[in-house]
Amino acid sequence: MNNQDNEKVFQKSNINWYPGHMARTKREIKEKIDLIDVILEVVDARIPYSSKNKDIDVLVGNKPRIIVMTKVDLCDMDESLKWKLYYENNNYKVIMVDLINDKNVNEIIDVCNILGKDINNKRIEKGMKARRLRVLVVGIPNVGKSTLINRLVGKKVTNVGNKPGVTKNLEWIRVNENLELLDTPGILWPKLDGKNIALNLASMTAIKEEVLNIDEVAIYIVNTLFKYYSTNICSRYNITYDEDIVSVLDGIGKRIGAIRNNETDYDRVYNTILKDLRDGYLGKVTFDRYEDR
Ligand SMILES: Nc1nc2c(ncn2[C@@H]2O[C@H](COP(=O)(O)OP(=O)(O)OP(=O)(O)O)[C@@H](O)[C@H]2O)c(=O)[nH]1
Ligand SMILES: [Mg+2]
Repeated sequence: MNNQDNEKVFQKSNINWYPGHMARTKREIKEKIDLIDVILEVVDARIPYSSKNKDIDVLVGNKPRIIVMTKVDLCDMDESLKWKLYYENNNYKVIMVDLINDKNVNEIIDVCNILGKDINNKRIEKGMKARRLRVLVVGIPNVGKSTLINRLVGKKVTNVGNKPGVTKNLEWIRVNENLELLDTPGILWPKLDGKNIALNLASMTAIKEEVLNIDEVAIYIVNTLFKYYSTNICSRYNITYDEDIVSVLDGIGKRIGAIRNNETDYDRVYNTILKDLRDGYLGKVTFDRYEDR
């Protein structure tokens, strides 16, 4: 898919896919960046490349940065580990977490504590007082930034939800005497680039539903699953591979009972595919392929 096609996916009606509040968030992060010691950059382990916001590099400068890969319970570990290695080879510290089952969250606290000690030692050397480490939690919508903060604090302190745009404002949250986090609304970048990035973002619900052409996204999901996870899709919907996409959609419609007036109700088919992927019923998948980068 070329850039033009990529953008077309988001140009349904007149809805702007890069809403004003994202520009505002970026501005507000910029204003606060001098207060920040460490960046937790949150990405979705199923799309570790597509969900990494390139604009963040400019926003955060050269502050210490940790990539947190969330939703590892839903990812294809073999594929996502290739990306972990890739980022590590580019000098990032990378931590993979499963926030539903609370896995590896303590590793983030440990790393922050080490960084915090370092920073405070330097402050004390300069005759300044030690202070709480301030950490910016940043990333695209719906990757789990607020869920991560709730896990780090150990209770619900901020709202979460499986749709983009739940967090609306920047908010400081104190984890303990040594650590304070800044939760931020998800931000995307104004111009889409790279093949399939827009569709990957849409597949993993990083973009509001009304902004996208649901048929294109659902068909992309079906094709990607046939390519890499054929057994998952075939067994979920009791279908076999067919190069004719309409036959495939009809087969899925039949299986899920999406039939109206003897015809397939395609909208229901599309919605079911998106929902099944989101809820993990189509298996553990990673859509960004390291080999295709
Ligand atoms: N399966 C699974 N779901 C997760 C994980 N982390 C977060 N989620 C879910 O992802 C959805 C989005 O989580 P949020 O914490 O609201 O995401 P956010 O990045 O704060 O989103 P915005 O505020 O909209 O930018 C919620 O339904 C979470 O339960 C994870 O590790 N595994
Ligand atoms: Mg949030």
